[in-house]
Amino acid sequence: MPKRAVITGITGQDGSYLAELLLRKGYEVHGLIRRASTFNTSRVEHLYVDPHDPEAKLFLHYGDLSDGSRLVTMLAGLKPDEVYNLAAQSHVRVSFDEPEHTGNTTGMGTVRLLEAVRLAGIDTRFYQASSSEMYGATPPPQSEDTPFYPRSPYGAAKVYSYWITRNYREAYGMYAVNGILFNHESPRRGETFVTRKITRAVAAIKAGQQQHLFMGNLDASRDWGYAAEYVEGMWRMLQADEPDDYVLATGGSYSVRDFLTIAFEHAGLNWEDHVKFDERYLRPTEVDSLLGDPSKAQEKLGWKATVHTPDLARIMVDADIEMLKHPGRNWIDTVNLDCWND
Ligand code: NDP
Ligand code: GDR
Repeated sequence: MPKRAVITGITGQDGSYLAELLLRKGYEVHGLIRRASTFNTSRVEHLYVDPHDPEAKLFLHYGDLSDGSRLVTMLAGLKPDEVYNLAAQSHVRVSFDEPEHTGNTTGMGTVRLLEAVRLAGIDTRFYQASSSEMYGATPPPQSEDTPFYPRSPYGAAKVYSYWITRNYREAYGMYAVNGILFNHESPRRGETFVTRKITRAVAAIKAGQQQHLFMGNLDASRDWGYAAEYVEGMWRMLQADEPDDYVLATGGSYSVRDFLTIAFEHAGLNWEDHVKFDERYLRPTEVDSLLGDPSKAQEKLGWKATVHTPDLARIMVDADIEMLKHPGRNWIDTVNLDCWND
């Protein structure tokens, strides 16, 4: 029997890479999708096969992290071996506009899913998508032992999810882990996160379709890695003998200004000719500096980032330039990750 996994957030950046990875490993993959008036499954379309086809290994189910009884019926029916909780209102700036919704999805959604596992009475391994945003104002470097000091409704909701995941592990003996992931990006990154916003703008400016790019705080530093290899780390966390929490990061940190410089230079442009300040992109409280210490994941899981921020910026610029030439395509990945093949 193939292993069966459930992914919440399968339509997002990480969900699509994780679905690809698990299908490659022979899993049957079930994704939770929200009903929308138009399809929002473009990131997994290339993986989808008609469910009537005996070869089909990817199945999508309607549901929402705000609907606890639906999570119970879905999990009780599927009895998965592994559950990956990637769904969230994941935009930090937006969480200041929608704090209650963010708390409901990004925080309470996790306990609804953990309760669904418990109430369904199934033996499943649970992955929680925790975040470096939980460290917030705590200075770098940040590791599994660093105290949390969240700086946004999003960060606070993720801290709740972190602790409720640990609590279910300790209270009920559940195999439940937190992957504390630092920023990870890709050509599939949502268009309003800073890296993708920059690389799309570089492509459009290079093509003569855009002149200016409006940005907020350029001084913040982040540890940006490549999403496709972070999902390998998620999977490895659920294969370990004992449940535990792990940081995934590159161990390097760059400012938004550094990212701008690298991305624009790669296309033969000077960012200072194009970037303008717009205060609407500032946050009431900012996370100034993130730099992860991934040594535990390297030692215990054999996981190590191979793509570092400067290469990532260039990969994303190249992909966005390609995508402008092929308007029908949603994303184009150009990285060879053979190093992760078993
Ligand atoms: P995305 O924003 O790309 O994807 C979020 C996913 O969550 C989408 O599939 C979205 O569905 C789904 N979703 C949102 N609200 C609900 C809901 N109420 N019920 C069900 N599904 C919902 O995020 P990423 O892929 O970048 O990140 C994956 C997870 O990892 C998130 O939890 C994020 O907070 C966390 N994380 C991300 C990091 C990063 O750098 N990318 C770093 C650390 C943690 P829809 O398509 O319908 O909107
Ligand atoms: P972040 O990512 O908040 O770290 O959360 P984001 O790319 O939104 O911001 C990174 C930094 O860039 C600064 N910035 C801008 N950000 C955006 N989005 N748009 C701008 O115009 C802009 N100008 C400057 C921000 O102020 C910030 O300092 C991401 C999300 O994926 C979370 O879900 C995840 O948990 C964390 O990464 C780790």
